[in-house]
Amino acid sequence: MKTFKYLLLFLINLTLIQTSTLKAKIVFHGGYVFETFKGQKVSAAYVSLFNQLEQDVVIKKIETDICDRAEIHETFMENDIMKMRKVSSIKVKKKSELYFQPGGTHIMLMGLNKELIPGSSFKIYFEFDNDQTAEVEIKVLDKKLRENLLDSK
Ligand SMILES: [Cu+2]
Repeated sequence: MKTFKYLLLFLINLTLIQTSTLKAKIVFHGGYVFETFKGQKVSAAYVSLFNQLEQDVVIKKIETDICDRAEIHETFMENDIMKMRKVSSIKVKKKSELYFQPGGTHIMLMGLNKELIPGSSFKIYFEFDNDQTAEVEIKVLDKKLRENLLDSK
């Protein structure tokens, strides 16, 4: 009986492993945002996106409960000043990555409806043109970490 139980467990695990490797997908890693001060209405979120699919995908929509509007922004230099602008859609080529990061492409959170407290987290919903969706966890980090990041540059 005991052997049978183990065999069953083994089979279940095997099935789980097989379906997860067979099903290539869009994977997110390390989503974060820095804490906000009281009354702050705008912030930016960062995350790494891995498109494991054999097809290019376009991010069609981004939504979150913590603000009125989430937009994809890219940064560019103009007369030595760093500026940013909204990108209406963004393509992630097959088998490639997209890094939302400080100083680069980022997720702009506009009209924050609450203070972002370190240690808490929230979700951002992504929708792609292949109708795949993803719910991505964004962790709120202590702003001291940002200072450390900037110092090291
Ligand atoms: Cu921005």
